[in-house]
Amino acid sequence: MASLTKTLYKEGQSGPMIEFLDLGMQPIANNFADTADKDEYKYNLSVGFDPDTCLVSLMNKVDPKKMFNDSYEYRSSMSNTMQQHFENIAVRISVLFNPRKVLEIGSNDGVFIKHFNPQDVVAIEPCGNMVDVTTKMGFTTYKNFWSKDVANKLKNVHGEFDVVYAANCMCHIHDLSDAFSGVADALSDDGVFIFEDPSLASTVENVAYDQFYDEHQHIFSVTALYNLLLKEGLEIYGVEKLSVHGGSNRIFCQKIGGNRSGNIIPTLIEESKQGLAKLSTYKDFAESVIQSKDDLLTILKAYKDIGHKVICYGATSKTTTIFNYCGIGTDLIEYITDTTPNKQGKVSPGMHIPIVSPEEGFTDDVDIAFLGAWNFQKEIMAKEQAFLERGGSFITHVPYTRVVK
Ligand code: DWN
Repeated sequence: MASLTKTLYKEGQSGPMIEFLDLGMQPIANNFADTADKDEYKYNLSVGFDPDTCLVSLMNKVDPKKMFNDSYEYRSSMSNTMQQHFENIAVRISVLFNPRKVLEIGSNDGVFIKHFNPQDVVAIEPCGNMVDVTTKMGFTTYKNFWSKDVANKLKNVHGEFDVVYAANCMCHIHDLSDAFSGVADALSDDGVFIFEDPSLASTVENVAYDQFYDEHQHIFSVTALYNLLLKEGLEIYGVEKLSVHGGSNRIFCQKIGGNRSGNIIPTLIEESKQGLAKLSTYKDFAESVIQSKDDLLTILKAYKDIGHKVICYGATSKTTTIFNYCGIGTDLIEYITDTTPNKQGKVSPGMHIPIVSPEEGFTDDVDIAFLGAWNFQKEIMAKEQAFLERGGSFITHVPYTRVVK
C-alpha cells in the first residue's frame, strides 16, 4: 500500500476545474411541486474535470438547503431492489465487523439502519421529514448536514464508531475534505468507513448524463477518491462494483496504516485504461450526450407522430435532467407514473409533467413507457410482463436510445 500511496497522492491545492458539459438551466431535481411555477429556481448545470485530482464535479453549487429540506420526496425504500440491497449490506456489516456502534450519514427513511438494533446506531440526516420517520422507528437521528464539526460533536456524545456507512450521500457533499476528515475523526482506530455512490466509469460507459443533477455535486472515480481520502488520513482497501443506481462503487476504507489489506490496483488500472484521468474522455462523453439527446427526441417524436400514447415510468431526479436538457414536456410525454405517494398529484420540476400513481396511469391504453427509472429496468420488466405481452414497449436512453422488450 505504501508505494501506491506515493505514486497516487499529489500534494497541494487542486487546480481549476475544466468544464466539459453544459446541460443548461435546470430546476432542483427533486422539487416536485403542486402546481407549475413559472418562477421556479433554476441554475446552470455544467460539469467539469479537475486534472489534478481527477474529480468530476458540477461547476456550480446549489445551496444544500434548497435540495435537502423538510419536504424531500425521495425515499430509498421505494423499490424491492434497494430494500434487498440494504438488507444484504447491513447483514454483511454485522457479520464481518460485529460493530459496537454504527453511524449512518444520510439515513433517509431508515432502509439500512432498520436491520440493526436501535441502541447500536446513530443516524444523521438533513431532511426533517425523513428524520421523523427514523425517529419514530426508535433510532437516534440528528437533523444535520454532515461536517467535521458535527462529527466531533457526535463523537463527544456517543464515542467513536466502529462502522461509518453512507449510501448515495458523500457525492452530495460540496466540501469533501471537511466531510472525509470528519469521518476519520469519528472512526475508531480499527473502524471501517463504507460508502457507495454512482460510479464515474459506469456513467461514462452508459452515456448516463442524467446522473448529473444538483444533488450529485460529484460523480466519483476510485482514482479521485483514493487521492482525496489519503489527504484526510483514510485509505481505500477494497472496492466493490455494484449494479444499483446504474452502476455504483462501494468503497471500503480504514485509517492509514490499518491492518486490513486488499488490492485495488486492478480497479485503478481499469479506470486508467478507460481514460478517466484524461480530459479528452470527457470531451468525447459530451459529444455522445448531444447524440443521445437527438436520438431520444427523434424516437419520442416518431411515436407521437403515429398516435402512440407515450408516458414515463418513474419520476426520478435523473428525468429532471433529461427532460429539461432535451426540452421534453407534455407534448411528448403525457404524464409520469411513480410509486412514491408524495410525488403523485404533483408536477415534475421544470417541465411540469403531471405525476400519477401507476394504478391511475399505467393503463391498457399506454403504448410506450420511457424508463425514467432505467436503473431498475430488471425489476420493472419483471413486474410489467402483462404490458409487454399486450404489445407495450419501454424505451431507454442508456447506453444508447432504443426500444427494450
Ligand atoms: O442519490 C440519489 C439517488 C440514490 O436517488 C438521490 N440524490 C435521489 C435519488 O435519485 P433518483 O430519483 O434518480 O432515484 P431512483 O431510485 O432511480 O428513483 C426511482 C423512482 O422511480 C422513485 O421515485 C420510485 C419510482 N419507481 C416506480 O415508480 N416504480 C421505482 C420502481 C422500481 C418502480 O417499479
